[in-house]
Amino acid sequence: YITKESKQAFHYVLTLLKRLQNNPSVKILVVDDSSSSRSYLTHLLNRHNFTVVQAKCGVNALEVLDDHPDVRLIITDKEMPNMDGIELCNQVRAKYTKDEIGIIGISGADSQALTAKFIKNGANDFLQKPFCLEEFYCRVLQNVDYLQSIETIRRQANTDYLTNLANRRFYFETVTPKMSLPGHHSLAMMDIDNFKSINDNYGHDAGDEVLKTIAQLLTDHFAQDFLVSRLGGEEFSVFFDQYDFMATIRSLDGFREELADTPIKVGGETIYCTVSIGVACEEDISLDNLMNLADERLYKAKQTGKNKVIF
Ligand code: GH3
Ligand code: MG
Ligand code: MG
Ligand code: MG
Ligand code: MG
Repeated sequence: YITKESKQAFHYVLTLLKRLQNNPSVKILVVDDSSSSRSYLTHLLNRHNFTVVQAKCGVNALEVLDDHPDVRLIITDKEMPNMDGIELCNQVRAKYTKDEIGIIGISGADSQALTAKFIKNGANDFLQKPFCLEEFYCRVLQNVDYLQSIETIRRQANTDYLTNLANRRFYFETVTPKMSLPGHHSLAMMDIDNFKSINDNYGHDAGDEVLKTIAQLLTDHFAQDFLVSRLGGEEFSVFFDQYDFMATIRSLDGFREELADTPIKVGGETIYCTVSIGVACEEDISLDNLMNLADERLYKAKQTGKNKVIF
């Protein structure tokens, strides 16, 4: 017997499911000391294509989480031996924010205070047993939908729309903490040579295509290195993890040569492009100063004929 309310709830579930269809492999961790409860929840989740991993207590859940860092949602019981659901919330929140991993607390205990306790200890949501299926799916899907929305927004905030590379914001947020680590820090600043003339000769859309192609070449060539970013219009940077400076220079010069030899086909035209690169490698230096140093060398590369690496 389906009530009008549950029909509406089910419609809501279907709408959320549709939105999530592109990403059906969301991984959910089910934590319960009762194996029949674990099996039942797993069955419900598998029916909607969620991937499920299980744990039988809080301690076990933390181990499973270490092995499966791609878990996006935890559904946990309250009463369990070793570590209960409340303490599990605390432990998970010490490592992951509510945006990174969602937690739904479940308990059969007929205590309203438990809802608040779960939430206060870091759960995103709560389900009281016995629950109806609609409510279960609503809560799960709503939480997954929320997490995916945050992920999308975060990706959009951190990447450059045209090239898909890390943007300036992500570059500063990610590289700044690296600077306080001991050892040498290597940074390359690059600027495409005579890019204005590509726009002038072939049009702005062709210029965009060239930027996309170069971004892909950069991504492929520096795949093993820490971070490739688009810092501005036709300006890119590579931040290196490895401190073998000569290997870094060889890699950069290899890229410079590779780009110069790569025909870029845009709308029936073949365009050749070069890049000038300034590199800095220093110990105990601020990011600002490291960037200025690399920039000065980039400027020098421009002044002395372009299509070269200066370090
Ligand atoms: P140089 O060798 O000295 O670097 O010369 P340049 O022409 O590359 O440098 P300039 O700074 O004079 O021109 C950069 C041009 O890049 C101007 C700007 O219109 C273009 N540009 C910046 N961002 C974009 C973009 O997203 N798409 C396109 N198509 N062009 C862009
Ligand atoms: Mg229990
Ligand atoms: Mg420029
Ligand atoms: Mg330029
Ligand atoms: Mg210029």
